[in-house]
Amino acid sequence: MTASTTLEGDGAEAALLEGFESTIAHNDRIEPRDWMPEGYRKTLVRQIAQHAHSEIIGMQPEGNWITRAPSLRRKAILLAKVQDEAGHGLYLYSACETLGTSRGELTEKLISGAQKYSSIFNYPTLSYADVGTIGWLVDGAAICNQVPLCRTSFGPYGRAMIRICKEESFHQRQGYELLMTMMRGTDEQRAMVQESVDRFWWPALMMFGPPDAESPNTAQSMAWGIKRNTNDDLRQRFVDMSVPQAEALGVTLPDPELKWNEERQAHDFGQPDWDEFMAVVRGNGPCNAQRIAHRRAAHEDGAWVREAALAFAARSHDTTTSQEATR
Ligand code: BYC
Repeated sequence: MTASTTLEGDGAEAALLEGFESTIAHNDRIEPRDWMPEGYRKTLVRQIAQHAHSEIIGMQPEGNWITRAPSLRRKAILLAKVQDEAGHGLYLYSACETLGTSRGELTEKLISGAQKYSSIFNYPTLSYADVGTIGWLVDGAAICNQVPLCRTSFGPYGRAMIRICKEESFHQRQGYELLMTMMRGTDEQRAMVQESVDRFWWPALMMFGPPDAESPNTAQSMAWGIKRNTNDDLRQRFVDMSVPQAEALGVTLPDPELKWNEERQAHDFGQPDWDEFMAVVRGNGPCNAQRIAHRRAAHEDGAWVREAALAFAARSHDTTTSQEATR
């Protein structure tokens, strides 16, 4: 390569980067056909894949209660919700495919432990009240985190998030309605709700990720318009939103430091146990091994479906090609 072609190459790359940066600065969308820096692509694949895996693994804790739902109505609602989560995973895997990474590759990375999924799904669901608490707090946290992602800079991710958020708000309301019904029930049912909220409150706060000062990715992701808010900002928003909902429900949030701060016009609150968070993220939470073993078994059990679908597609392709040839 001569010096002049390198300079031309450098000039072309600089022009592409300038175009990309101008799109980001104007809050326009980057689409899959557009040039993008390799770091931007990698960050998106990391975040979208982790998000997709969370939806798919997130089917397990609630799926655990489908066969033991207390009524036909509750069973139909729970089935629909878990099915929605499979759909969310698929929208997100598709968004990732537009970045050049196949769903097969992503699944392999999930089951080999090379990619993460949300810490929250490594906690067990011990009672039916957990179905309500997951809807209220876990989907509530997800909505806080995901509504701003509808404005993320990468087109396919933002469009997937719009559909997902609509369904998540139904999920949250079904959880809150279930808890409300239990709170109007017996003392035993009220105690079940409180016990469930006590277990899920802190893990729900951890969903927003480490504190900003310890978040290695936030600054760059915000500069690229992938994230629109910091982890701590969204956590604060979630606490402020949840306090009046807890009051209306009649449950106590298990944080002695939680109180309204008039000056900040926001709640002060305690910190989750960040050592526990790191342990869960590293694979040592209460259900990590079980979740991955279940996902791996489901993937292996489904091998024949993938083979049959590929064989069918190949045969259809052959038939179409031979019909075209005889035309
Ligand atoms: N769990 O620099 P940071 C759902 C990792 S699904 C595990 O702040 P980032 C739902 C992080 O990946 C909920 N890992 O990272 C489904 C990074 O590690 P790597 C999922 C976590 O990406 C079914 C490291 O810690 N939602 O809603 O800037 C039923 C440092 O963190 C967690 C999404 O995925 C965690 N909680 O910010 C019901 C939303 N937090 O990758 C509900 C999209 C952090 O460098 N994702 N880590 O090895 C995001 O908004 C961002 O990725 C996060 C983290 C805010 C989660």
